[in-house]
Amino acid sequence: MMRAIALACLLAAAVTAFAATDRYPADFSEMDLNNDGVLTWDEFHAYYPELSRDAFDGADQENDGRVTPEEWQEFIKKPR
Ligand SMILES: [Ca+2]
Ligand SMILES: [Ca+2]
Repeated sequence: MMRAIALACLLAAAVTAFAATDRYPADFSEMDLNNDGVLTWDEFHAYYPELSRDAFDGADQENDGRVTPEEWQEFIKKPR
């Protein structure tokens, strides 16, 4: 019984570790290079050169080419 509980805890920790927050650890203000309060593709790409435009578009919910802090928070909260 104790073993099952320990396993459940381990599993919960593993799931948390895979949350998008860990994939995108940067603070919004850190990525917002020109400090205008929104994130452009250039800024996103400069910070995460390995990520595709699709990732940026996924965060930009209304597709205006800019990611607001609110959009970013929603994006990193989503489990991937
Ligand atoms: Ca900016
Ligand atoms: Ca947007």
